[in-house]
Amino acid sequence: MLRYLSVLPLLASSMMGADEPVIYDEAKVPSYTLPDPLRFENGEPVKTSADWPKRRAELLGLFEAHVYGKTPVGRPAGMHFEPRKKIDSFLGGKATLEEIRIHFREGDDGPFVDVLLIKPAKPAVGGAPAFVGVNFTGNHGVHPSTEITLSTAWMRESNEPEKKGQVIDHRSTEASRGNQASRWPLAMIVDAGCALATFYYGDIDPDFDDGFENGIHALFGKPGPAEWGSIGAWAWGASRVMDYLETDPAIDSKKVAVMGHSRLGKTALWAGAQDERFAMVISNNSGCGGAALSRRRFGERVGRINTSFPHWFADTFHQYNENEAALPVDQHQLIALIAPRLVYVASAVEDEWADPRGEFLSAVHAGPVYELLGKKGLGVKEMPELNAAVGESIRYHIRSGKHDVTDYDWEQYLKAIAGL
Ligand code: GTR
Repeated sequence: MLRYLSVLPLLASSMMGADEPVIYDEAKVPSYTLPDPLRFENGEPVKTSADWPKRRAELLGLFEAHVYGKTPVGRPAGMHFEPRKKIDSFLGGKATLEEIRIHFREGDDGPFVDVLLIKPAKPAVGGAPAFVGVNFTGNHGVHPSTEITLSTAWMRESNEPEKKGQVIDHRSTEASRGNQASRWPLAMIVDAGCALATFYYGDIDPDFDDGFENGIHALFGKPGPAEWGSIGAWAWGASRVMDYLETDPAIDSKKVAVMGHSRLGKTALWAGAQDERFAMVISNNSGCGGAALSRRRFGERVGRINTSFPHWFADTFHQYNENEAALPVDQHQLIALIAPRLVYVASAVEDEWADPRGEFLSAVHAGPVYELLGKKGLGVKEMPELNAAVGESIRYHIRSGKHDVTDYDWEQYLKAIAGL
């Protein structure tokens, strides 16, 4: 595992703290000072909206260098779209179904991502608003229909990380059709006039620590210590799906939201921070390395996530294991990178591992950037009641229940996208 040699001493020292008890008590949250999104690294203040692009570029560079790693390429030469299926009547006639393969180099033997595109049968003039949704279990997991092609890609059986060196290959079976359907209410989405373009994250990079031998990294070469890990790769995949949507006249590409849950919520935030074509960004229960403030150390911590999932972030992020205060950024600044576009941060009350309060506070502390750019942020400083969404260009809710995506979450996302 060559890529880790450079950080081995850091890893060894940081692992010592990995067994510390998890903080689930607000009284045990350490006091901390957040880095100011509206102050340049040289200490100068960001005074007007005209200063923001420069500060934005600076912050983006810091997140690349210290957290997610730099994405080495945009749209690769030779990338092309292969329409593979079109069904004019899906969901009882209210929708159409398309499958498009995006090949990442000339020919058809290179890496690709399969996109499942569900559109309202009668999209609005000017095109339907759309969600780019990253899925965990293959496109066939979003709905039980046998019309959807069964993924033949590497598949994890559960969300538990494999033990070091252990790679279990679970290919999908017919029984797995619709296994995440409750998270993807297709009828509700098209009834609201919206489209869903979903892709399986494992097409871009299978989610295990293999030293970046497979997936998209294989095409572009082994990443250096400050280059993209898996989250960077998945986020890049969302942008390639956006490339496709821009070619479809039935989609309003000015109203596209990127959406993901949990590790894919982290992915959605990083995709939206980098790619300003996304008009809206949805973090569903994204937690540590997503919306939650790292400095609070509540629930999952930087050291823990880097130990469980060494491939998700850049190697450089590992130097902050048990040392969050040294991070040059915190996650409210990631939210700020989405300004002035709409960002939706959603928590679940039983999802303490993801630190709902830390997710809320990130949304609060991104507010000054939105205000500088003439937008209204959350409008509140205290956490709202359960199931009571707040905010305008920054929105937030904490719903009852556990770590999941529910109809309540989607109802809020559909209301938000309708306002774009
Ligand atoms: C957990 C991880 C979280 C979250 C979650 C998921 O094991 O600690 O950060 O990403 O997985 O993606 O389901």
